Amino acid sequence: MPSERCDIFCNVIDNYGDIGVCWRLARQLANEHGLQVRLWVDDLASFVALCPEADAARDVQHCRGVEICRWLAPFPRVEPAALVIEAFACNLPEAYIAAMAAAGQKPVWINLEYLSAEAWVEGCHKLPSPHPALPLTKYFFFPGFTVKTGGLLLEKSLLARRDAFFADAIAQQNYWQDLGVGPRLPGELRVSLFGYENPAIPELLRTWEAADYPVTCLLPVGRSLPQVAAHFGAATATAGTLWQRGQLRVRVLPFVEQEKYDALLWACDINFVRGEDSCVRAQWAGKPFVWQIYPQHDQVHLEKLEALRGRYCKDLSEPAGNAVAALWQAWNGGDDVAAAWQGVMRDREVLAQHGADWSRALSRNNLALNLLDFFRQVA
Ligand code: TRH
Repeated sequence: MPSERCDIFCNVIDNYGDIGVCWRLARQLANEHGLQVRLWVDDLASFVALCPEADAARDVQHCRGVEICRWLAPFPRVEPAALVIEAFACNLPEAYIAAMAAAGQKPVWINLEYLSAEAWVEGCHKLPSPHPALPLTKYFFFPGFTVKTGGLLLEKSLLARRDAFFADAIAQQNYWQDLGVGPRLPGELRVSLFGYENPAIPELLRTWEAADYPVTCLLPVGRSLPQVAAHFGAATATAGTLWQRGQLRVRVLPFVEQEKYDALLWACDINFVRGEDSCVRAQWAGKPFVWQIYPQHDQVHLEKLEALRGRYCKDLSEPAGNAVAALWQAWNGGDDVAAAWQGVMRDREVLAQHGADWSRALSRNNLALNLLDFFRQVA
């Protein structure tokens, strides 16, 4: 039987989140579920950052089991797939919509939405939206944190690979060796820092410098780097740079291909993450994490931040939950990140256990499986 075909459309707005989610989903559908997947991307340069073997100059290429196509205008005449995923309401090409409408067996058209922990998501998940003029229906598919949502992207072997890494001291040693930071000192804390520009960065760095334990901060090249460089009096920096002051050392890391980022989250004790996909990966790492949400107009992102905080902290004791709330707030436009950091350090062990429990509970709701079930029901 020929494998089912799937087209995923991705319009890169900025950063790596849109293409990050699409690329992860595309690989999963192709490699774990045997679909023939085409990923249409309008910005191949962003894609190359996540998959360095790709060539931004090529219109069509195959990477890791997925056909990667440049989303060109005008759009080429192609036969639509049985499953069509429009990521984040990116507006499919008119010619492609017309071809879907003309097909004998109408494709299942799904709009994959942004992730939110807000309660309203449950009521909108899987809602149909009939096309005003054509015999087509688009369905809204919401990722989320409850069983009434589409769940989260989780590769089949991810948690087993993570646990094998946790159990393998040699693999961990080799990992740190490769990053050029060597074995841990007694009491040392290792933290990854992936974020946007943030006024709280200098105060956090000063807090780490003055800590009574050594801190190693692993900083991938990106939007937080200029502020950290300025803190150390440098105009700029590249991967490999090492700064040291007081108890703190900062190692600048290259931006690695997407599959390799997880190991950093597994290896560190606490992870600072941002946006959507890295935030989910930090949750799969099962370690305490600090989320810098993608900022939106009118501060609407703060409601999303609060929604995830509420779910994440629901089963935590009050002091530990308050400590998480204080640090997430301070990291997202609030103040006194120094005091908030001390709070999280005080409850570090409780939070480490909670991170592990949280990832186990979330793993029961798998987005790719839910999406395929829905596709087969509707088709
Ligand atoms: O890059 P982002 O800020 O993307 C954002 C958000 O998703 C936001 O919600 C969305 O609205 C906006 O884009 C348009 O953050 P995010 O989602 O964490 O994506 C980063 C991706 O980069 C993720 O897939 C992990 C990956 N990554 C690597 O592949 N290598 C690396 O070294 C690092 C640090 C990240």
